[in-house]
Amino acid sequence: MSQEKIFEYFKVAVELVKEAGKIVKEAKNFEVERKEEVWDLVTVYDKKVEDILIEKLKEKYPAHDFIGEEETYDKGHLAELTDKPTWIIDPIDGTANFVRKLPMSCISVGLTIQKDLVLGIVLNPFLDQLFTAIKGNGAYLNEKRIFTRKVNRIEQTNYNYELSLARAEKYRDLYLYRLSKIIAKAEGIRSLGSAALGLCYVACGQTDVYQCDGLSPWDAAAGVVIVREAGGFVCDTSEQRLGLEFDVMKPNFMAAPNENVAKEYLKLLKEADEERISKQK
Ligand code: 2AM
Ligand code: CA
Repeated sequence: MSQEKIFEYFKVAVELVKEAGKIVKEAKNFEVERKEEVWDLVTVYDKKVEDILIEKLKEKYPAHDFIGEEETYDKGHLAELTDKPTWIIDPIDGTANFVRKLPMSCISVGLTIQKDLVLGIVLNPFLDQLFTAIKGNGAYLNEKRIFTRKVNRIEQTNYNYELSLARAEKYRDLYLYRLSKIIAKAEGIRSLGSAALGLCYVACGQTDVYQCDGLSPWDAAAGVVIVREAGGFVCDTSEQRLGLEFDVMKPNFMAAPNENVAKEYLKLLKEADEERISKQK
């Protein structure tokens, strides 16, 4: 696939995301539904934005595939990632913030080609922040180049740990053991409620590390390209694949400002996992 083609996809998608951003920004008087889980909120805007993005991209690129949060929920299963260009879309990431008018939610659109993440677009319409990246071409916030923060010691980093995921019993101990190690070393902990923005904040150096286990492709796809293009390092954090290559279809991961910081934190996660497992025996 030529770079020119990828730039064309990018331009088309950015315009659509900006249009969708206006809809989300003007949202008012809407009802909030819960899916099966208490944490899993959805509004008419999640559905509307996803429908618009998929419909318009499909019109232009009928041979492309689409993986969206709401269409996956309606279908009842996650599609398999193929080599075809695949748009991975979260119409609203940080829905729980959105419904409370906490201005930390966004539209997130990523694209894979031959299973490789090639572009990411994340728009927080409430703070007018448009984060973008095309693989090999740097990361941008409102068209200005961004970079992860220059930091080497984990004592000087703050760690955005998406703790709400520990609501699920299968993750609770894993999170809490790891948290007790991290909190003793990091400068500070954050838990902001939007994975896509969490990644963008690492990319522009407003936080240092983002980590979450148990997410879905649409939470991570776009943000991971943006972090990598800002000079950051992303790796798997699941117990079985700790430190290995990030898998967009099973996003258990850490995004760090550089590999050194990631390695230091991976050591802590490993210690925490070993301690937990030894206590369970
Ligand atoms: P959402 O807003 O699109 O639902 C923090 O809550 C982040 O994790 C958000 O990006 C949210 O996405 C996502 N999320 C995914 N699974 C979650 C879960 N089990 N509990 C809470 N948040 C979850
Ligand atoms: Ca969502």
